[in-house]
Amino acid sequence: MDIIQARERAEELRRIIEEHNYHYYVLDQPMITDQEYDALMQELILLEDRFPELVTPDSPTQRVGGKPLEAFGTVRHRAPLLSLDNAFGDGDLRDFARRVESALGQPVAYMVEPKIDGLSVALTYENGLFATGATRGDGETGEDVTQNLKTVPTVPLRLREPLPRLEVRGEAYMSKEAFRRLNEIREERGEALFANPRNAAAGSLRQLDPRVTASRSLSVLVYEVLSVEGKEVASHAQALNLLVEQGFAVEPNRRLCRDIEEVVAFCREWTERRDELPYEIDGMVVKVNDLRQQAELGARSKSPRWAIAYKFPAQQAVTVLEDIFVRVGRTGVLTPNAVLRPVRLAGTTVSRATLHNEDIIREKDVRIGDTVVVQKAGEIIPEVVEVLKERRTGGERPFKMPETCPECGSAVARPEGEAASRCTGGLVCPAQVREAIIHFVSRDAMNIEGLGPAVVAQLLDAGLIHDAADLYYLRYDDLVKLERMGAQSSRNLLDAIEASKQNSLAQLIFALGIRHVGSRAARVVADHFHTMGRLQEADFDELVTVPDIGPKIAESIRSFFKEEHNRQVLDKLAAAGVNMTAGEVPTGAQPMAGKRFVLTGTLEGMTRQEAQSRIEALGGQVAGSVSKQTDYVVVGANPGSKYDKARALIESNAAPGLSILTEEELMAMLEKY
Ligand code: 3B8
Repeated sequence: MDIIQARERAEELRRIIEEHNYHYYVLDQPMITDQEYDALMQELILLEDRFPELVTPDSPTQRVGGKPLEAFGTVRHRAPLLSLDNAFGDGDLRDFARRVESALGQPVAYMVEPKIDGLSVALTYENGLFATGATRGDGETGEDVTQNLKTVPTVPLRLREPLPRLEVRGEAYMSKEAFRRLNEIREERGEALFANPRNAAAGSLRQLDPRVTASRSLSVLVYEVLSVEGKEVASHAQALNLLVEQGFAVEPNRRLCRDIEEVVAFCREWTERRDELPYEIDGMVVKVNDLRQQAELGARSKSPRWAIAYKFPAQQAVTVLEDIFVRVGRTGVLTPNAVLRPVRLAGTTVSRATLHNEDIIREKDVRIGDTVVVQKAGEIIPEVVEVLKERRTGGERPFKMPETCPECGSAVARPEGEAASRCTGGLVCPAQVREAIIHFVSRDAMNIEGLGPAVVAQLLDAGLIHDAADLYYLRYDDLVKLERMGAQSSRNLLDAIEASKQNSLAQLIFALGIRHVGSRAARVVADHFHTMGRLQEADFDELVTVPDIGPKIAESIRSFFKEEHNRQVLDKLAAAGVNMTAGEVPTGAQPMAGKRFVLTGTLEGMTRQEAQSRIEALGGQVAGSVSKQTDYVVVGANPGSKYDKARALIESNAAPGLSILTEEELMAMLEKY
């Protein structure tokens, strides 16, 4: 391409891009997908890089990004924070290497690392102390979010060594799990949901009140040393090691590649593995490893020549939204869901997507019959990201939230200022009853294995249960009659229900599904009150004195216990023998939850008491005698009659789940966790 052709193409691209900007930002009616837009922008950037004389001040490549909020102070970055150019396939990666290696005239080694999908921050340390933290802003000037970043646990406030000065760059993000929890809480409170972890991280970092940031489980992974005094670094690999040594969190899945083919293979590998990580990544970053070579390559106006972002293939697809139905949740919240014409998306076929709530539908102007872009991010349920309005035919129908609950016919209410619409039916709404029981038995709650949503629905339909407490009164004869419930699964289910009686008080409180009381609040009140009875008696003033329990949670706990029906359920649970007290409440992971141990004989390496506490700390239980419900009998020296009973049970096939462990085997098991 010569300069005349290049000028023509650049002018054409600018026109097209500005036109799309207008449709996107002004009309709010995009005509192309984000990927198509990126591709156009990319072409223009490369063209301007090759022919710098073509750059015009009004080129869309010169546009500044997000302006800092006035409410925050601003920080001028010492050197501009550049952004990365994108590569959309192996070909782009090889082109990048060709440019790099022909400019340097020699082979080059590359560091490749996952590209965290968060927002860039710059951290400055003076004499080893955290001094300022800023968002990227427009690259020149960012917002001063020092106070907020100080609340992020992975940001060291002090380096391991008192280096005179260190400036680093990293990515602030929210893990998938923290994002899911945050939205769960927001949904319960009727607050607007965040669309993805990235938005949630941005919203949490740019809070005027650092206490809000502190409550949001943000993390920072750092990936660049912008400048350092007091240490020498010659390569990016050394820079990352320095960061680790000084106490920063650095993404561990990096690899130093000797040539671009290794880079391509590594990028392909992570295209498959991206969902394995607890945070979202949207690609891989490829960097020339040698810092002298980086310096020699230099930068364009907005991006370095020595690095490129390999973007994973889109997890977006276009399809038709055929219908919208409404699901009723445990707290009565009505969630609109899209029925999609089935479409392949990131390796699976997708036919449902969430639409979150009425406001989001209105905001995006989603109508039944629309052609929409759906997106899947990690394990999160697919969502409708945008409507392709230019594909409308006129037959599309707007959606209206029903005025009565589709499950029970009760009125639907939407309190002023809340995003969520709720069924007011409460206990008469079968959906709410069903969802409450599904929550009660779920993993973080009473953890009753073998009791999935389908079985819960079957039990309700058969009239065998009406609330969660009824589960503890089920009999074998009730269960075997159910469809797809054989003798063995009935027995297993009864065992699991029985074992759950020994769960911690915190698990039980969480399982009750009291509004605003998540697993953390449940643990806090269990630790404070020690018994269900005392929690039930606690008045508002006493509740709000508990650390982390605000007026909203206190009020909610009060009104839960005021309800006659809830008190009856609790009485039934207590009468069935469900644990209502907190001894030593284990806090760590509970990989042995529900496992019943019996100890017999003399242990060599530890006392009985030690063995018992270690088992209990991992969620297991230690019983005094062997029964069919026992999972493990641990046999020390000179075992007693418990050993004989265990052997008899095993030999007669009466306890298929029972195994005998030596002390060594128990140790190995405990150590594994
Ligand atoms: C130079 C290097 C921008 C980036 C960079 O995980 C530059 O390195 C950049 F101008 O944005 N999101 C990373 C990530 C982002 C960048 C980077 N490295 N690992 C990321």
